[in-house]
Amino acid sequence: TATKPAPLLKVNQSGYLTQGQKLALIPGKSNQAFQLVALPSGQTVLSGQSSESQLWAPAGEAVSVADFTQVQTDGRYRLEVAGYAAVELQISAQPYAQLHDAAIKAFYFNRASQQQDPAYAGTWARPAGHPDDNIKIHASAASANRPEGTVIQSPKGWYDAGDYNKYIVNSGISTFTLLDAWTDFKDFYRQREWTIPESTNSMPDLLDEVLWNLDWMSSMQDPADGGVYHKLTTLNFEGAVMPHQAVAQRYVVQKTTAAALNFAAVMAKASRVLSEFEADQPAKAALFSQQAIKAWQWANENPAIYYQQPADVSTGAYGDNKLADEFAWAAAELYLLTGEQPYLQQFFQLAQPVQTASWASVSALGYFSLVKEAKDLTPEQRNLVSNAITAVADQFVAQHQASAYKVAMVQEDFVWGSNAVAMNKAILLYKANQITAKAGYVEAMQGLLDYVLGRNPLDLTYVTGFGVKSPQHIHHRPSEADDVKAPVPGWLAGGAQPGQQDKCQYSSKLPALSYVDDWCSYASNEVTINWNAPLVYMLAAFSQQVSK
Ligand code: G3I
Ligand code: 9MR
Repeated sequence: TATKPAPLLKVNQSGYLTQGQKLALIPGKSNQAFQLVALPSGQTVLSGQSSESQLWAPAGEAVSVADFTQVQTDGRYRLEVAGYAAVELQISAQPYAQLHDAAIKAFYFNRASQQQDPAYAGTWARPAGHPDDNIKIHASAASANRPEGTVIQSPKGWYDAGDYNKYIVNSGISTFTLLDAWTDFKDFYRQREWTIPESTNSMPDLLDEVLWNLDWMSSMQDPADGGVYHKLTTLNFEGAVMPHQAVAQRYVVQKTTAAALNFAAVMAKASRVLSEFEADQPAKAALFSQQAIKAWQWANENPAIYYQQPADVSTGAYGDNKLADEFAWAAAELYLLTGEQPYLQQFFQLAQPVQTASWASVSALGYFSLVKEAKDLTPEQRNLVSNAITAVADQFVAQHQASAYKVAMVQEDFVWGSNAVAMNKAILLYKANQITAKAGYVEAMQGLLDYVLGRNPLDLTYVTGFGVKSPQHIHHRPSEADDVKAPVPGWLAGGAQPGQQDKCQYSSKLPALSYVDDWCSYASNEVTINWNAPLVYMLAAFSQQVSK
């Protein structure tokens, strides 16, 4: 006769930093005695008691917290609580570096227009898909110089997600976040390689990966007027087939203000980064700079052209008709590119309150860039920018501390891609900690990382290929269509959210439990570049020295 399995203890399944905060959760009960036992010796290194249990509303679950922060000796351990299944965990100076490499390698796996050789892709090797050398101008994008049906070339880039289309605004924020990881963690990235075709050249792998997408973005601008197409897409989503089998005609669709501004901001940042690499990428910094300025001019002449899905197109819309945040972000990046004061004045006129970054909400990004890189802000300007970031970070710390789960995730955060909300909140906390170092910022960051790596209601490491339990059936066409049992590794699943728009079979309506590990569940377990990028950033942050 089968007995009911003992309930699980919730831990970060990738491990804990030697000097960091270390929390586990005990479901259901207060004040539980726990032991941390060193392996393989079996010696108890800590006996403690968990806190009072408290309800965590997003999951309707009560938990108590076992804190073993004081254990600061690297090694493997077993956490034991009577009546629960013991769990193993790791304490290490570098628990997330391998995971980091997989999370950035995921971008390589989603490259369009390139064959993926076994030397780089292992068992996930595949033929090239989408040369994108025969892209038609859609009716919505027709112009005098490029009438409907004109053929253009727009190769390379990353597939957005589980689908094979390429969307400027989402690609843009993903690219920006990776460029920002370069800016913030240069020493880490100068040393790190993860076996891509460019690993043997003299550029850091991170920038080689980003260039794959920048070259595509560059081709999405109409050179005649500086306008930028919103997306490159089939008319409808294709089935679950491999890239080389997804051969329906692709189009560029409608120039939009959002695409132009996003493009301007990203190309400006890219130009600054690449100016350090003139020998490796001759003239690219200059090209991207000109393109950024031209896109900005187009946006100012066409300030309210919002994306409108044409009747014959049904793929991702990424529509946004609040663009003050995009204008402010682009103004900040163009100021940093050119040093011209009017851009800075525009940033301060347009700047919106800082919010957790997402493809639709980019207000935080201009603040991040200015606080780190603007050399000549007045003291008042510097204070304004710094305080705008730290004030929001302080709210996240309060959410972290008030929550039973010790994670700064509240009901409103459980939207499509909630795991990336967690990672983008963590980035904001990291930025705040660079302004004013506070233990609370680092603890809240750690709490958010713990959450996506297993200390969550589903006991799931939300990254494919890692942890004791991880997504097996992500909504990712190559993972579904290839002959390999394991999904492509390194992908962060979107995460729990109660919208349940995919109409799959969910077992709960609660926000933090609304997740299904099934191909059908594109609203909870699809993967995208804009969700992986902040994961990459955070794993890099934790893999170099956090704080001070
Ligand atoms: O803007 C409203 C906001 O005002 C409201 O408070 C909130 C409440 O839920 O909803 C907001 O709209 C949401 C919108 O995202 C903006 O965040 C919608 O509910 C939500 O359905 C929408 O989800 C988007 C989804 O596409 C459906 O359009 C996701 O953000 C976006 O990441 C996702 O992107 C897809 C692409 O279209 C296609 N490729 C895959 C990719 C990931 O699934
Ligand atoms: O596969 C599509 C996914 O990439 C999108 O995020 C999602 C929402 O736009 O749509 C998915 O496609 C589904 C379509 O919308 C409805 N029919 C089922 C498709 C998935 O198999």
